[in-house]
Amino acid sequence: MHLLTQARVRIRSIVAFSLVFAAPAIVMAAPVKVVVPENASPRERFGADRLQAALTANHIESDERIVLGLRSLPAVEKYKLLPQLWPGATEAFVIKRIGNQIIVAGSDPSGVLYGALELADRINQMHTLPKEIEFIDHPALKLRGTCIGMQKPEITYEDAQYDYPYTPKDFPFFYDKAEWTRYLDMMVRQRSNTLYLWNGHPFTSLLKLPKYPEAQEMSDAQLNQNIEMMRWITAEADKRGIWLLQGFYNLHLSHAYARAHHLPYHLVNPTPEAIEYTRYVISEFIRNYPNVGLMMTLGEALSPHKGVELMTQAIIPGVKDGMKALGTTVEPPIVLRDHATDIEDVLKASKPLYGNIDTLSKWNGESLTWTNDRGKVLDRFKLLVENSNVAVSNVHLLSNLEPFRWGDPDFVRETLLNYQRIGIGGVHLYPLRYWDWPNAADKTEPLLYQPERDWIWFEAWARYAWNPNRDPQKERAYWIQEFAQRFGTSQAGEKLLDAYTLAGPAQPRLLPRIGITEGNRQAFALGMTMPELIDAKRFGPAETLWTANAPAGERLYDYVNHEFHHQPHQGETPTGVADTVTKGAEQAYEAAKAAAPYVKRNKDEYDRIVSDMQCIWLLMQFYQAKTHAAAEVMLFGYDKDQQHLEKADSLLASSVEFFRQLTAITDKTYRNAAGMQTSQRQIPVRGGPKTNHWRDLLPVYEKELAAFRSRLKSMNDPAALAEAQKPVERPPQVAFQLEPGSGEAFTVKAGESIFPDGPQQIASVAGELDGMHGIRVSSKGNTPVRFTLDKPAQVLVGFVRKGVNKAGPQNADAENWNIVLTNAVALKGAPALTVWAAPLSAGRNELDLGRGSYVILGFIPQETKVKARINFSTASVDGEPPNLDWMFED
Ligand code: ADA
Repeated sequence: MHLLTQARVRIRSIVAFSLVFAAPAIVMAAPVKVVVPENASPRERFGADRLQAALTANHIESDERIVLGLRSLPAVEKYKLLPQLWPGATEAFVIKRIGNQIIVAGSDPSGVLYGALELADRINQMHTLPKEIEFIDHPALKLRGTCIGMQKPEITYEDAQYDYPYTPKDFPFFYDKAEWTRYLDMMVRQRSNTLYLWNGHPFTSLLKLPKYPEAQEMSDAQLNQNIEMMRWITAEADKRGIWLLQGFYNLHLSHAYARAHHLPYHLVNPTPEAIEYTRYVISEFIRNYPNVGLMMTLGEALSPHKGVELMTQAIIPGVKDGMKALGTTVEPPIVLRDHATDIEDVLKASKPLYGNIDTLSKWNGESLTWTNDRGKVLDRFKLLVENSNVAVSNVHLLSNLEPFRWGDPDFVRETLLNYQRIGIGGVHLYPLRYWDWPNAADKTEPLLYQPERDWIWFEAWARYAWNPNRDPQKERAYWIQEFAQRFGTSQAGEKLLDAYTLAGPAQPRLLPRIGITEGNRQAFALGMTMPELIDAKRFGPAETLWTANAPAGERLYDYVNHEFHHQPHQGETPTGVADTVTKGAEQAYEAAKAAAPYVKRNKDEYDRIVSDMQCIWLLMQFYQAKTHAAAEVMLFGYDKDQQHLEKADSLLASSVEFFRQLTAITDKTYRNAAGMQTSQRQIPVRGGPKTNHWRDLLPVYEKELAAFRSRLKSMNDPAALAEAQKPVERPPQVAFQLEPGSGEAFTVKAGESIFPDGPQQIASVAGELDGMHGIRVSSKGNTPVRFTLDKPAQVLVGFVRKGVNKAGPQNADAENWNIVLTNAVALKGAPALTVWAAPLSAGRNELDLGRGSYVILGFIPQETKVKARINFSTASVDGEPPNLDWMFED
């Protein structure tokens, strides 16, 4: 049996125990000794340091000893009273007092670290060593961690999405050792064990690549600095039990390499040379960073069905080449995302080749939505749980929460309980503001550091990833205490926790009922226009994961349809949810304000919380008024009762007023709303730095109200109405000769079908089009229409997309098309068609509009101006309301 070496020195230091030398233990009144094995890993030593710091800070002096070590070490095994850990335990530990010794034994070095931290926490709370202790613990989830985007709010590098070379100019935090220490300390405090860095093609920022000198994208000096930093970060992370992973997208290339080889920066299909290059960079990565993991997004650029090829021909062979160079047969874990790739095929093809694959999938799309019953997402996770080592849930972008504070521990706990139930083994957490790391959006000098500002976000996920099976009542007390530490008193803590939890459901519940998408295409904090609310399907995919997974309920079009037909509503309604979340947000604001007398510390941050709660309430009031206004306008579409418009008028006016107040506050408190500033953002308006503040949107909403009011005025003005209802004349036509192949000439009039082979019949036609010569095309075909025009013309086309009003062209030259008439052709049982026009030249034309879900309604001379107007006469056939955007547009 091995004995511990004795320690007689009266200094507060960590003592190593040797497994070789044996000597009697001599006990002396002295500072408490922390004893670690001589060959302890940096991780165990780090734990011992933390323990020692706790003893020192609490001035604990006694002749007791704390012994740290692996449970399996003979020196630990000798403590017969120490409970065993179970076979296969990982990151687990046992702490037990035996006489005047406290033994902290881990299943592995992480277990020792976590045991030491647990004991240190207890010492810090009790200011003494526990008199009695026997405690065993281990994490519920195997992989628990966060990510950092090595990505910027704007696309800055040669127009290439996700590609950003690592440089001090773009990523100052990457080179800041003090900041890393602060961040990694937070992670270890929260017992997180994985940190992912996201980037498009990080390899030329971190590797020398001798085989491809033409791929080098930065100076040698910069590359050396990056390599040194990466090694330092990895070692610092490792000490704290954290595994660093580097993410990359496919198939992205070094831009320098791509230019030299005449390839695009991003490939849809892998070429043999790009496969070879990728295999090489992966192998170099494994060789140079044996302790850094790889996380890959096979898709977006790469076509989904090419994932198999890339994985089996480049990535797995690359990892194996790297292993060979290292002389190891131990397969390092690789983390495979299911995003934009045929994941089932990839897993099937990869599993026989490589045994150590973890998977990562989005739990929440790109916004937080309020459900823990995850429909299709659940099916996806079941597949991943079954087919990979660890299936990790990615809490991805939080586009609907930005930029306000968010932290509802109950919701997070329930989510983690679901992970446990499903068998999800990991969580990979995005920060609330991903694209602008590490800065918060608050307009402060200096900028706020996200891990501090959003402490509850990080802490709640990590706490429940460690253990979600905690008593809700005790948890409440825990979080009150956490707030109390920051703001001075538990009364303040209680009120602030109430504020956060009451505000929690606001954006997550409302978005699925009225929003366009859970994607980062929408910045929910900036509001929505009336057409977006009324006709949401036109602005986004008809169904995304979140619509499939949101609690059962209605969207506005279902809601209004049921109202009009006096049918019962089904599940949640948009107006009902808007009302509920507005009430909750009001209570949150009240709770936050009520904390004021009890706040003794951090006054500035407290004021910012109150302001955020007010902003969320104003935003909810904006949406509440506007959702009700949209419902009224849509009801008018059905019954033509102008009283709806009058109600809508005052609701719309108050929504603008709420937005004005929101603008007045955020003008002083926020730099902007969304972290992402690219044109990828489309809702409520196209993204960019100039459309990213409430002050940029206020004029949009004011204009919308003014347009609505002027429409209302003309609808109530008999002269204007008479003018609008005057019969309109058909413009001159341009003759055409249709070539055989696809399409059939027809006369546009009531009773005709818009497809030669489909049922869709015209109910009525606006005067401009009545009697025009058009071409109808098979709804199943996909062949271009070929015809000859006598002279330059505009072709008039109506597009049919199921359930979508005002559907427009979806092909590449969409910008050549303009709307000339809304509700121009009423169809039986389908929304009325909107007419779009595009210029065509004289002579032979080939019009390729994809699959035949369109109809050509005629050709008019190029110079003829059709006055864009809304056509009333075709409205509301078979209960389908007309398109109503015109009421809000100039
Ligand atoms: C979407 C999103 C991107 C990124 C991506 C991904 O395309 O717009 O910002 O998050 O998904 O990798 O999941």
